[in-house]
Amino acid sequence: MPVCRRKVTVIGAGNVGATAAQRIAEAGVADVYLIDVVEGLPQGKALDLSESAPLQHHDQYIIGTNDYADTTESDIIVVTAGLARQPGMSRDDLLLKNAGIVRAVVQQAVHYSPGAIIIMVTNPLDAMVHVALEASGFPRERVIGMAGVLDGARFRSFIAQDLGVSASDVSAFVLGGHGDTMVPVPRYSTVAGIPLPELMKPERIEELVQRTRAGGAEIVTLLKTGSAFYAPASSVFHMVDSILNDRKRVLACAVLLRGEYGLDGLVVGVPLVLGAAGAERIIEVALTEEEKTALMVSAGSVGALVETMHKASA
Ligand code: TXD
Repeated sequence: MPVCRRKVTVIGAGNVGATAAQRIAEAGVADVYLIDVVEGLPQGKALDLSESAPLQHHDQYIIGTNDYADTTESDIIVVTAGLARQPGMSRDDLLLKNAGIVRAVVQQAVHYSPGAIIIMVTNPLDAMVHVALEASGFPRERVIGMAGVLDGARFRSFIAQDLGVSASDVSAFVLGGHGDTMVPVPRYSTVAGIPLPELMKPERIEELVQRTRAGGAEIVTLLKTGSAFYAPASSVFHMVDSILNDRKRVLACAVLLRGEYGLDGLVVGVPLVLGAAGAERIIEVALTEEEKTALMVSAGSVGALVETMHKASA
């Protein structure tokens, strides 16, 4: 496998962070620096991952550290640091604690990597993108949240299982905040180009939409301690790969809107072109009145969290 010496820093060596590091290194996309507040944890996981390199046939470096100086000149900073949901907790319950953590880690990381692109993962996702924008001072193109890729993958997997078709042939369109109000859009979701409503009854589509909205909670309830991490880590990997290889994939990501979709100054998930410059172009599509209303409700819930954070810090 070819080796690539680009540098991705993953902050938070927990479930999502370590699994994302594994996927990035094993695909030969970049060297990975894992950093955590807990001493020994990133070093131990990085060493363990490095020891699997001969078996996985890659030559990427995976380095664990507690010192941000080691992350100097990273191309991408993935932020997973923070608390994860426990059963009965909503993503929003994590708001103020994670805002403090995200602000601190982003400030430290961007000091050493002022040209990096930030991929935000910590929940509540959209609000944490606001925090990362403020803490970094980066333009909106370089602060992007991972949520739509995951929510879309969940929707795709449910559609594929239900229809008994390959998940690779299913493409799904999910807009809005990463919460219970997210807006999967069946009209723009297809199986090999065939719109979903041609293949599935409306009631069944609605059931899969609801399952997608509650997809994170379904896993939290099963795991009991902690939340999903395999599919989230794969989602991070796809974003990293699209940026570092300038693939210009069209992926749903959380980004600060400035008038697009009728929203201004709020971070919401929308389809965009993800390439070497980050969020290179937002793709706007026509929505029905019902879809627009659902998007506004979802954006409203992000707005409420941002207001709570601003009040708390005032
Ligand atoms: O779609 C999405 N965006 C998400 C988001 C999908 C899955 C998980 N999502 C959120 O990501 C989840 O709700 C959490 O807020 C984060 C990380 O989830 P993960 O499952 O990886 O949590 P862990 O295993 O508890 O790991 C968090 C790590 C842990 O090792 C802590 O020690 C570390 O974060 N941590 C810190 N690292 C550095 N600096 C500071 N201050 C710090 N505080 C905690």
